[in-house]
Amino acid sequence: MIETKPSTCRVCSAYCPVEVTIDNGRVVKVAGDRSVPMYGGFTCPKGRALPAVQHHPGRLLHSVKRRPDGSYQRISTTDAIDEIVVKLQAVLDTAGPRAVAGFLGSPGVEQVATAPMMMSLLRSIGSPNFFTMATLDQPNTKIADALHGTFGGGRMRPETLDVFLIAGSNPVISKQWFGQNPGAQLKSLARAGTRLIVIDPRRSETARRADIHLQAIPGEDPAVIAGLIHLVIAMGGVDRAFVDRNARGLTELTQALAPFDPGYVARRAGVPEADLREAAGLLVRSKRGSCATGTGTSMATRGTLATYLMNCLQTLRGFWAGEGEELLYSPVLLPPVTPRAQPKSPWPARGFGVKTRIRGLEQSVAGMPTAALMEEILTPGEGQIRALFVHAGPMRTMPQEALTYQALRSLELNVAHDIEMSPTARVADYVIASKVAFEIPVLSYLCELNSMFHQGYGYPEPFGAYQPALLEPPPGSDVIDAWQLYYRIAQRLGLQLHFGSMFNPEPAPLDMLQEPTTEQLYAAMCEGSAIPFERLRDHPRGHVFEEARTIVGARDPTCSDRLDLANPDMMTELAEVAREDILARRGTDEDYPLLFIPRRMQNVTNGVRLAPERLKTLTNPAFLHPSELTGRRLAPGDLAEVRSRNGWVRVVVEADPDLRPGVVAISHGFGRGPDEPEDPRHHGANINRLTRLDQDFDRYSGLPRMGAIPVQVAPIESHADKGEPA
Ligand SMILES: Nc1nc2c(c(=O)[nH]1)N[C@H]1C(S)=C(S)[C@@H](COP(=O)(O)OP(=O)(O)OC[C@H]3O[C@@H](n4cnc5c(=O)[nH]c(N)nc54)[C@H](O)[C@@H]3O)O[C@H]1N2
Ligand SMILES: Nc1nc2c(c(=O)[nH]1)N[C@H]1C(S)=C(S)[C@@H](COP(=O)(O)OP(=O)(O)OC[C@H]3O[C@@H](n4cnc5c(=O)[nH]c(N)nc54)[C@H](O)[C@@H]3O)O[C@H]1N2
Ligand code: SF4
Ligand SMILES: [Mo]
Repeated sequence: MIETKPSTCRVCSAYCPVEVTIDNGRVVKVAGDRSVPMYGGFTCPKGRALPAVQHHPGRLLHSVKRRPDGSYQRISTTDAIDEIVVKLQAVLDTAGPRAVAGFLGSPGVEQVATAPMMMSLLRSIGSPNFFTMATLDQPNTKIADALHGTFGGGRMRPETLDVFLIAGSNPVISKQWFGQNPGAQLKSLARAGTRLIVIDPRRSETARRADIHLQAIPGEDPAVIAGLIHLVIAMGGVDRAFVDRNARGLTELTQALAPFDPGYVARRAGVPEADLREAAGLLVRSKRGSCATGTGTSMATRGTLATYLMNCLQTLRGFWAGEGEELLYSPVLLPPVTPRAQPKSPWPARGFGVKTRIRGLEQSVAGMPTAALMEEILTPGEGQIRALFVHAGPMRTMPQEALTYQALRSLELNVAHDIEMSPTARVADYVIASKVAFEIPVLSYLCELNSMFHQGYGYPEPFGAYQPALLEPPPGSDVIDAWQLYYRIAQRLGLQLHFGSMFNPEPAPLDMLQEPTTEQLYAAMCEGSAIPFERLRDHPRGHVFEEARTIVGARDPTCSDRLDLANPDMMTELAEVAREDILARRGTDEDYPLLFIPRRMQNVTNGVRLAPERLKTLTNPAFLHPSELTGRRLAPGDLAEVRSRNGWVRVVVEADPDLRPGVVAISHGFGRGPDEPEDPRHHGANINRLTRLDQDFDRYSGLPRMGAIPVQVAPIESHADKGEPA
């Protein structure tokens, strides 16, 4: 029997509504659902390839356990959990709760009940060690908000903007900003007169649509943004009325920006001075705007400073939503809010939470510093982590692969759940086979929640969707919803879990005798939501809930809060930027003449590797400007070695005329484990062999230098035309 049902693709946070055609229990087609106006039927190739992912022959259908010789044997999921519990209890008995940790990576977007259940288990054990990828992503956005303060009205709605300024982000591909069909959104904004300014060393898919593209040298975002603010102030572009009423520190900021005159910034960042002036002029002429950063900026060091300066720029121009405007991200499945057009003063970015033993790193507003996790595992003594639960890909995605490998191998208990035997699964003691794609019910909750971590996510319209699972796991398989692992561990340990809305400090106890359904958990997560969970059932294709639209209210006359334009730490760092020896900081020299930067590719989400043949994503090429290839006797498709001062990888090179010369762009999330033979053409390469956890790390989040890294690129003569494993 062939039937078509509505669901949602969750391969990335865009959560595109889809129609799934199922023929006798097999997904045969996934297409965009045109009935949801926000998306206009948009999907990307990853969504359309979901049938191949759902039924991939390489999928892990049974849990496995590591043998002493390193091979894996099948084990029933129930037996695996029994054994895990015994080992976990032993760690708890000998080393206490702090020896247990959980790590959650980005596939949490597919399994939205997993994070809260993992947190619930850790809480009931008494461990504070909940780590996520968020602190190795863009923790700078949360931290910059804490240092600057936020404005209650939030960002102005995109359809009302005169200008959108974005640094280090490529929404057309990443769907971070304009997540619902970004190409179409950018087109309609351009038609309506919104001007786009992009700061990116690559003429990216987004930069191509820009009115002004500042193709700056990687790592120079703080200087470029400081230069723009300098010009805005000099042009008389400060919104005096807004700043006098809502901010402090303009004088100190103006002084700190003095060195960043346009001539200096243009020379330093390698951009034409005229373009800087034009961009600043456009910002000054615009009444409504939004200024944002992405991963390019975050990873190139000083991401916190860059994003803090972007916040300052917004405030100086008064680019915040005022009284009577509609809130950009009105809650639907989150609790309702009553925003006011008034500032909220800064709050502590750190200093209130758990301290790690590593390099002074501690919990911040962005969460526990995941950059400290591997060293916390490897450093003996009180507080050493001995048991780890892993959801997703640290082996491919954590900086400094070798240290990650060493740490994960050294654990007394390492439990991963996975959908395939990924490099991370291959270092685990137990791998619990998980459900995938349409076997898991959908809840749009995550998109809303993400907007609290990064303003580039969230629904601009009050949209909500719940869809049940569409199919059972394959007959004979033994897979679970990832959250069930944590629930069942708690059950066997005799622990009482509490589970509910993350805004509820005292969530209700869970029934520990009768296992809940995923749907019941979703309902609990939505407790107190603006639109009751039950109402989503009336709308199988999702729905824009008009009644949830939230309007920004009037300022409270007693409000005396102020946004801070001159946070002392940020002003000190800005002075350092002005003073530093630029080349020494950048680190390029004759041996390492190029700067390696991150980028994302359309057909792959981070390290998710099922169905790469179908998506033609076997490898992550190193992109270079054609002139850089010819200068090195390299042709597109050749194999080459990329070497940083920290390590090396073998890659396939490709030409990218849109890239600034002097730059190498490679996506993360590829390659095999250190013990497996690797063919760059078929597995790609793990670029986290080029990074180091302790290099130029952010003092708040611990995020190290993951971009703007000096490298050399050279041919691998003997392999150049063979395509054989290196
Ligand atoms: N197709 C696809 N979509 C994804 C993902 C994916 O892997 N694939 N990953 C998801 C995830 S986890 C995230 S966090 C988001 C990230 O979303 P984005 O931050 O938009 O990520 P990218 O698309 O990599 O865009 C980063 C841009 O920064 C530029 N860049 C690199 N270095 C610098 C620099 O020093 N300065 C400046 N100004 N620019 C620089 C790069 O050239 C690139 O165009 O995307 C999400 N969406
Ligand atoms: N050098 C460098 N490193 C980076 C980045 C960078 O730009 N440069 N970006 C960073 C960022 S922003 C992020 S968010 C991270 C992303 O990295 P992570 O958050 O670690 O997530 P992924 O690598 O996407 O996880 C994919 C892996 O999880 C496994 N997996 C386990 N369970 C599931 C499941 O239920 N579903 C699916 N689909 N897969 C599952 C898959 O088999 C695959 O191996 O990488 C970070 N690392
Ligand atoms: S953009 Fe692609 S991968 Fe992301 S949700 Fe939409 S269809 Fe899925
Ligand atoms: Mo990310």
